[in-house]
Amino acid sequence: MKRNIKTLFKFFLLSAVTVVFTVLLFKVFKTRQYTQNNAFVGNRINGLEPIAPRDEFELVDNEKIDWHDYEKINADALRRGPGEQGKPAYLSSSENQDYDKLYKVNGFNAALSDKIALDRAVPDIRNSGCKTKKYLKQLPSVSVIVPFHNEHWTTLLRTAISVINRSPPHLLREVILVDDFSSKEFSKKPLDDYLRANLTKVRVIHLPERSGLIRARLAGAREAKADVLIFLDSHTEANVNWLPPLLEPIAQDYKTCVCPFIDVIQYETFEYRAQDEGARGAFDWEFFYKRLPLLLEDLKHPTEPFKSPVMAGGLFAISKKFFWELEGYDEGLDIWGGEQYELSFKIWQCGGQMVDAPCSRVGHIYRKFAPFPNPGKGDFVGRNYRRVAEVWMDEYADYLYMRRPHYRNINPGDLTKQKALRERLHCKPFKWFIENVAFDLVLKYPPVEPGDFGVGEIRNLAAPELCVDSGFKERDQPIGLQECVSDTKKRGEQNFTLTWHKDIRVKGKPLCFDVSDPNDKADVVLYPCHGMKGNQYWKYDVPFSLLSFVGKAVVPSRGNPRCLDCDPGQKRLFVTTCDEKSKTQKWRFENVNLTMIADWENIGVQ
Ligand SMILES: *[C@@H]1O[C@H](CO)[C@@H](O)[C@H](O)[C@H]1NC(C)=O
Ligand SMILES: *[C@@H]1O[C@H](CO)[C@@H](O)[C@H](O)[C@H]1NC(C)=O
Ligand SMILES: *[C@@H]1O[C@H](CO)[C@@H](O)[C@H](O)[C@H]1NC(C)=O
Ligand SMILES: [Mn+2]
Repeated sequence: MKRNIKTLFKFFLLSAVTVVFTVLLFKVFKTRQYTQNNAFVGNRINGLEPIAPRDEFELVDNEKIDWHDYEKINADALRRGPGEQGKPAYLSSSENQDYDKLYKVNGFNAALSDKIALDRAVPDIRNSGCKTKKYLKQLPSVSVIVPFHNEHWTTLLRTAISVINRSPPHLLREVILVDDFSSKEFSKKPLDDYLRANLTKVRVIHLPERSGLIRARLAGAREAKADVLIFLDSHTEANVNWLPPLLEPIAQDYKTCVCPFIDVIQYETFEYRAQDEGARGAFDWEFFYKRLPLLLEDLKHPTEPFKSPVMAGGLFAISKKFFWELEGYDEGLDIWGGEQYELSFKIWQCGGQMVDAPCSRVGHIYRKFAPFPNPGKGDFVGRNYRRVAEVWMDEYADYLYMRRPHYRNINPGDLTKQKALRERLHCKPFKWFIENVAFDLVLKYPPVEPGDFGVGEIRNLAAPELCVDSGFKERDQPIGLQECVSDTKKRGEQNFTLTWHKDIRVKGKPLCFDVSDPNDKADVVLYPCHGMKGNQYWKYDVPFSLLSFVGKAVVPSRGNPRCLDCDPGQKRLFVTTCDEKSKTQKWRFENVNLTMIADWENIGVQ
């Protein structure tokens, strides 16, 4: 009996050791498989990935290094001259001859661009934490793709040169300029010659016909040889150490698309400055690009990449592997418009993610006006939107069509290929995207907008013959009181809405009651509505008939809320400390929706 137990025990011990050993062996084997078979080793690899071509990137080492090129940084710091260090520059009167001519065809001060060095220094305006941040030593190689149509010579070259000068040479495999059938003479042979003589890493693909931004990007991507594709606009400037922060998230997970922060190169002076310190990309239900605030969690780590629902469009990095798994852009999209939504939805819904990298900054010239004529192809943007909505947005497409009913009648063309892709990659529904990625979008841009809290005249109770009157005023002008007009047809200037944005709008005009003066008895002026609380944030208190300006407390000691008050004798309107007993502070908003007011906290901005 005792012997039997001993044998049994031995047997179990042996089995246990065998099992542990097998598991270990299996694990080691599997790990080796990963690094051999997969282009990118990251937290998404599951062993089922296709075998990657040999020259693709493999991450096998997690060592991080300081990627700054201090020699270049120090040399840049010494540069002096027009536009250097991103300072605003100006043309002297003798240099002014070409100003108008070049402005007209470019939409920015191209004559000034010609006076600024192609390799000018730009200010390092990154968060200071970026300056000590290290990135993986082992990063994938890059093809930078720059489509252009009639881009100005020096802004195009400055784009390429800034990329070359501020990228580690062994990571930058090539810069591909895609000439979308430009008509400017220098875009052809002079450009080819210049590049051959001066910039051997840069080459041009000359498209044989006008193809539009989207197909030009695709043409560049097809020629790209490196692991990561970075798309840039043709009038940009890469800033210090821009590349490693874009590449690291991709090295860690090849299904991550990374956008840099986009800085502003001022169209008149070429001054280089920040736009802001980051926001999450979004859209409204007319497909205007919008931005959502960073999340509290993002704000705690200002140098770390944060998730963003959609990209702005022109500047981003994506692994070639993932880009082609997603079949690039829908080739049925014409010229421009909607492509940033298509790719963003696809990335998120089909198992990828998108982040902005705060330590990567690229300047971009936002033009003063678009210098190109409409390509005369009808509503191609609407058709693009319809394609994107039909393929990716499910029932949410209706919210777009509600606002642009004619989209329903646009023929989107053949969508079989796009729908098959969605099927094949088992992409998630749009509802998942909205609820998990763009979860705060619907608060700011409700698919169905709530009605108004109130509409009609605003009558004072101390002087019941007087009403608030916008008096045909324009922006920045203070408003006052006038005799209430009983004839509804004549009351255009006494008709207001308290909207779900919690601002008070002049009926039929995009103007809002706005208070920016922190002093007591500050005027109420009209200002274009922005729907973002701040100086236009009001609340109607029904029981006390108070219209309080919630605003932000400009002067903490006085603070807000302040309440709408008046001097009936002078017909003057102002805000002051709230006093429930003051009769001049009591107002009757003609028609209020009491149901909505009762639910004030849950409707619209909070
Ligand atoms: C190469 O660059 C220099 C300096 O910018 C310029 O003068 C020269 O014309 C360029 N070469 C060609 C072939 O364009
Ligand atoms: C104010 O505007 C609303 C909504 O357009 C309209 O129904 C109402 O008749 C207007 N009132 C006056 C007095 O003009
Ligand atoms: C008040 O608002 C509710 C909720 O939005 C809406 O259902 C109702 O029709 C509104 N009432 C009036 C009189 O407009
Ligand atoms: Mn641009």
